Amino acid sequence: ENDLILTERREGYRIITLNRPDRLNSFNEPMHKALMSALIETEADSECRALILTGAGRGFCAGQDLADRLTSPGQQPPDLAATIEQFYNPLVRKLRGLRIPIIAAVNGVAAGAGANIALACDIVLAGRSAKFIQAFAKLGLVPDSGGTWFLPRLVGPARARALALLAEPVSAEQAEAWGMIWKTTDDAGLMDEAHRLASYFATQPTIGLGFIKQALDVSETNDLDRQLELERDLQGRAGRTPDYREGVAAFFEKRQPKFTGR
Ligand code: T3D
Repeated sequence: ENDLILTERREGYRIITLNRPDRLNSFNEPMHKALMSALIETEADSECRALILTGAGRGFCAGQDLADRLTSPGQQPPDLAATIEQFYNPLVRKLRGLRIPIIAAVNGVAAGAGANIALACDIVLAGRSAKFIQAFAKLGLVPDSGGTWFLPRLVGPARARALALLAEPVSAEQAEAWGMIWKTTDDAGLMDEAHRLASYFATQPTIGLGFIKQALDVSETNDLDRQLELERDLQGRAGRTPDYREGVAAFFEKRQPKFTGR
């Protein structure tokens, strides 16, 4: 099981593809480990200035592989707290902590943890036939991978509650209309749009973009005073980057800036 995750390098960005298409790219332990390695490698690559996360075949990700969770009566139940602690939580933290923009290209159904991993990304694009399903309630489980945190912030408390309790599918268009995702594209145009965004980001001031992510993340819990202080500190650091100097110079020279990501 070597190619559970495919990584492709392009000029200035990477594409990571979940690759268990016959199981709708649901997570087993080897795929978790391969994805974490791919993310660690991406983080260490200073040439990599954006990331696309997508799925092979007709689905994006169906969450946990339930074949690994089937038990007979009398058997010890699986320790889900342990797998969340070992795999899902580190994955969400790693995605949120990456300092480059992450584009989720949701090519088909995103269910359970698969839906919430997509929502953890910075920009979520979805093909028109994609669906988002908080499948957990149908199994007796709780939305995980940050679902109970992301959902109310993205769609508001009323919709978050109904989505989590009913586990009904949300179409890509509905998700866009609700502000749960950035944009719906035609299925055939999804990857083109993802590549267009990633190659754009690969030419942009990467350090500044990382600071924007950081500021928006903590604004969820900071009060205004703390947030103003953080903006001050981040702006201080942004103002010392070569890319900022280049941005201002290009403005006055009426030309396109040449950002290096530094
Ligand atoms: O366990 C822990 O560590 C805790 C963490 C939990 C995180 C979670 O994600 S829990 C939620 C797990 N996911 C689900 O409950 C979703 C289950 N899947 C579905 O409800 C449906 O498959 C979909 C709505 C996603 C898609 O439906 P559809 O009709 O397009 O496809 P399908 O026919 O159901 O699926 C295609 C195949 O993939 C099928 O196999 P088969 O019949 O062709 O041999 C199906 O069994 C398999 N598959 C889909 N999802 C999973 C899966 N196999 C294992 N695990 C899955 N999650």
